[in-house]
Amino acid sequence: MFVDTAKVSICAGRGGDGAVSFRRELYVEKGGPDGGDGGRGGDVVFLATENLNTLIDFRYKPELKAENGESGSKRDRHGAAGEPLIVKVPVGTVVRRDGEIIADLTESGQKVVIANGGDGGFGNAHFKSSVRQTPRMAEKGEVGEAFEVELELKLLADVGLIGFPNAGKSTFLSVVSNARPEIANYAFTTLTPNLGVADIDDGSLLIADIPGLIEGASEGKGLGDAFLRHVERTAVLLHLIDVYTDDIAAAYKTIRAELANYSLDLMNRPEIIALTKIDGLDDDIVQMQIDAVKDMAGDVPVFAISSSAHKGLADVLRALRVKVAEARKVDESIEDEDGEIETITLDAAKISGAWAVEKVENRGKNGELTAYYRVTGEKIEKFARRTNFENYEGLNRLRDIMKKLGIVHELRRQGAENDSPISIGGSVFTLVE
Ligand SMILES: Nc1nc2c(ncn2[C@@H]2O[C@H](COP(=O)(O)OP(=O)(O)OP(=O)(O)O)[C@@H](O)[C@H]2O)c(=O)[nH]1
Ligand SMILES: [Mg+2]
Repeated sequence: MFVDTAKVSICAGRGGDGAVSFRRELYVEKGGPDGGDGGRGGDVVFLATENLNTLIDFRYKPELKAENGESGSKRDRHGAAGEPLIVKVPVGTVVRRDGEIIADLTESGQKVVIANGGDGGFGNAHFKSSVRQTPRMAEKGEVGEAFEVELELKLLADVGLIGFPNAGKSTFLSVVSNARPEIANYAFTTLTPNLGVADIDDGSLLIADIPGLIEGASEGKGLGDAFLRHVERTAVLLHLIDVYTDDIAAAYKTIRAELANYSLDLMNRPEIIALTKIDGLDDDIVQMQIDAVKDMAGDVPVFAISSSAHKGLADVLRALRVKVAEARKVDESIEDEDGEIETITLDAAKISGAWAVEKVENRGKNGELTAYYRVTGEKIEKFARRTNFENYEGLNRLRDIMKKLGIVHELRRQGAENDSPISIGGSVFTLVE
């Protein structure tokens, strides 16, 4: 299989800061707090589309950044949320972060939030309480998630070649495309899938050749079932049948039954039939065989070709191209219907209340021992990131939250004093001013 890769850095939008503001009205000397909240930063969202089949574009825009949220302002005006950045990627794109798969976009129209925008900070209107009539604090907006991802595209073919062993699949691929698969006059010559690009008119088709199928292939007989998945995502099937086959209708039915057993989806895939190896046969015999297939196949178009004599090949390729375009269109219309395919968010358990306290000791040059306390945990680090450490009220709120979560208790238990340095998410402060 062709594999295409790219490395991109992803940066979701930063949340807007909350505002500090007080109502100013005629005859009211000191109004209540009315600083609005910051808007949420935009997410970076991947959208799978059939209209792309390479990752090459990402080589030219290796940084994908969503819009920041706007800051809140006075009179309780909330900042606007940042626009999400919708990034179109080819169907079949696998997204990895630090080597681990975080998304696998297999379906046209599938959306995955790859990086979450930062939350906007609360404005001071949020912090009014009976004991705090004039809160002079607001939260900062949180930074958006930012990291590098590796993209990998397992190229999906337009056309999958199916048929019995020895039907002439590899020969067809070798004649119409740049591929050079092994060809021989015995069953199961092809052991692994081959891909080739066939040019037709002003377009091209990516064609996949797989090992031959036999009765029972869907249950693992022969080589079949392991390879059916390679044609599972192709747009159109080209079913090749050796024109010398005695009971041609039965042969056709056998392969169709295997497809149906494998998956309904594969059974319903648009199909074109071609009788192969017609060189050296009289036209009326070929016609007889065509009629026999047509009786079975209903509306499915039937062609007759010779790969060795280069007969009928352009007609088949042209018909395939039309069918592929039709199939892609159906996919597009699915994509257009908004909300048809659910958006998947990666971090369902995004905020976890779990936290940990760790005492970190260092021995200085002259031997004296210093210690600080490192607090980790998604929720508390999130609060810390949103705290303006310059602001006394803001910092006190963080201390309150730590108290409520039991973190202060644990710090004391591990020996933290009023003036011991506490480190959370890159900021350092003390328990008591
Ligand atoms: N006369 C003639 N022989 C052909 C033609 N196409 C294929 N053959 C022969 O048929 C035999 C099988 O061809 P392959 O292309 O290897 O068949 P396959 O379907 O890929 O077979 P498996 O990989 O085993 O499933 C070879 O001996 C080919 O030379 C054709 O158009 N005319
Ligand atoms: Mg072959």
